[in-house]
Amino acid sequence: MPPSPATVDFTRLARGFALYGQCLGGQPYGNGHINDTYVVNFDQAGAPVRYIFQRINNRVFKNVPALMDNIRRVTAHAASQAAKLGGGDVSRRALTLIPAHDGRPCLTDEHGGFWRCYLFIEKARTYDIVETPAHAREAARAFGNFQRLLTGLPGARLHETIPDFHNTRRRYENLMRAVNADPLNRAAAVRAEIDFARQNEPLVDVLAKLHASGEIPERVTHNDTKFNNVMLDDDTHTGVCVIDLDTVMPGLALHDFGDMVRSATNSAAEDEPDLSKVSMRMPVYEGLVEGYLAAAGDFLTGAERAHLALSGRVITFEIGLRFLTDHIEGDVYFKTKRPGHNLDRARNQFALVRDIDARQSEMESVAGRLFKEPA
Ligand code: ADP
Ligand code: GN1
Ligand code: MG
Repeated sequence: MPPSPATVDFTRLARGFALYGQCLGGQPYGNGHINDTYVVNFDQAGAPVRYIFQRINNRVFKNVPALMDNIRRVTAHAASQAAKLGGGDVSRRALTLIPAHDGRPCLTDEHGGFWRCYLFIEKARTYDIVETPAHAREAARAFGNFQRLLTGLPGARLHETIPDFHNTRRRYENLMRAVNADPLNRAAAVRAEIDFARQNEPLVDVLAKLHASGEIPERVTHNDTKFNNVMLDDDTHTGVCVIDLDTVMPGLALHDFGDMVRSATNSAAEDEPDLSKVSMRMPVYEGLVEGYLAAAGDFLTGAERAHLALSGRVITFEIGLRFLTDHIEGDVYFKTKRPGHNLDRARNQFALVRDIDARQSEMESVAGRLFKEPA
């Protein structure tokens, strides 16, 4: 559980960052499952200004300096590319880290917690559920452009902030290990979900095999392309900025596209317990393919384009495995707001896998229809 704002001394934290003005306090913000995020208000010479303060989850991210090194490099590159493209407003189109006074990209508090500060991106917002196919198209375009941006990232290979993050085989093994250990005797009540996981085991190797056979390349990818990790402009609804950069590291383009399918096409919230409300929305899927190919179509390989639909099925299954594992292990990873929250999420994701499964061939035809060879 994140601490209540009363226990976070925002004024003291604010003094550690290279910020000016008077700190007026902060509030919990957003719906992320991992970090503790706050919006913090300032009075800067009479002008109200907001910042995002985030306590980085160092149970999940074991090496925070390495993580922040990645983020420093990626945000600097994104800003320099945005500046080259022109059009002003670079600070809205790339996350801007406010360093600590000593120049470090984050600071530590008296409890050993790690905090970072970003400029608040104004006149834009994230959504938990896609409202229109145009939303999906613009989000996918933004994530595709982000992948393109990362193809030119200078310097050494990025740190792997969570090893095996999209190793679906490993995620499956983790579930089976949790089922065997069953620390809270929860497994018996979720036999149907465990059986579903077992029946779908063949899915866990498909992306890794495509990579191992050389058909799809390693790239630098975002790895957490959930719809609420991109900010859309309030007026135009076009993508302003890709956020939540903690997992930017080597990966497969299909991990990113698969997570877009998982998080965007669902007609219900990720934790909706009424499974009759869960379905894969084809017009939203078409929007994703259209936006993603518009941004990334010319650098993706034919094999990547051919497996877009499959990636949605694999990554939805993978995240379902992770939610079910966390339920069985006692809700130790994802933030939860109610008992059984992770189980609701797992059931929801598996319901989405079933629907994607039923509509796989229809989904497969979309990319062929929408892809235009670059002139
Ligand atoms: P988590 O890793 O926990 O998901 P995020 O980095 O995604 O945390 O942040 C949580 C939420 O906070 C986002 O979904 C978004 O709504 C909001 N947010 C994060 N960074 C910014 C920012 N720079 N400006 C405005 N809102 C932000
Ligand atoms: C987490 O941080 P957030 O809420 O954007 C998770 C993703 C999952 C997602 C499921 C670092 O994303 O991998 O797909 O929840 N991030 C991490 O909603 O584990
Ligand atoms: Mg997030």
